[in-house]
Amino acid sequence: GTGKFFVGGNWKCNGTQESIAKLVSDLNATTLEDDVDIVVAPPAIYIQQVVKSLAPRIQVSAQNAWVGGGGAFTGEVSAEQLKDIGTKWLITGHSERRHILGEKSDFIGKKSAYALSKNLNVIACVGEKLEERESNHTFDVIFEQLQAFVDELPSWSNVVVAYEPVWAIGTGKVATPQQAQEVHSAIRKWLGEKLSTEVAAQIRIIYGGSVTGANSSELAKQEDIDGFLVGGASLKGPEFATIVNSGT
Ligand code: G2H
Repeated sequence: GTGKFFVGGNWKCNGTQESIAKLVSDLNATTLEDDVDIVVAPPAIYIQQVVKSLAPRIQVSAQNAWVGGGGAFTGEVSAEQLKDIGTKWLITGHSERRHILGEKSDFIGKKSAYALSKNLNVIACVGEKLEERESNHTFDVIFEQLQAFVDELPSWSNVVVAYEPVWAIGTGKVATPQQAQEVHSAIRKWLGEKLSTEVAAQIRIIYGGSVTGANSSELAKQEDIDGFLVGGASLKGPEFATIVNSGT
């Protein structure tokens, strides 16, 4: 792709005020290349702490939001509230929300559209499970997931697509650069057919699933890998910085 390299750190449901203060101070002390968009996604309850303490060079994302505006939705947090406290991005369609929480593609599409309408940028995640890959359904699954975004999103200029094969998430089993490139290039081609060649050329398609400081530079060399969504390795400031800097 032609877009700027993008690296997101998805902290998932990890951390305390104390460990997050340490991670933020480690990140603030690292040297980060200029030509990269960098985003971190703390648990919602720590977003304000991170917004107030992290260098503005790094933007803050939420890991989830309610599908629409606020109201009688016990336990939910709205896009407006996230925006109100300085959040700039929202991760949607992460496999843990699809497969552990049971979120369906059409719900994820609506949630993403609502977030965009409230001026949050969206990291839209897709990915196949192991049995889907092994039964040759990888592309069916990914295109079904993408179609729900195509159906709901009015514009793709504030969207990054994350390809995260479920079998590679938190397992230490990273996709090979060739496996990831094959899917990334198929996603770009498909978006070109469904949307436009301009969107397809410019959209960032990032890879997620057991990315580390040791494997990121090989993955980053692939033509259609425009960055990463990093889980476990984003909880260590120096390693996250290595991954951020692996794109240049
Ligand atoms: C995939 C990734 C971050 P990890 O979920 O979204 O996590 O790098 O721990 O596999």
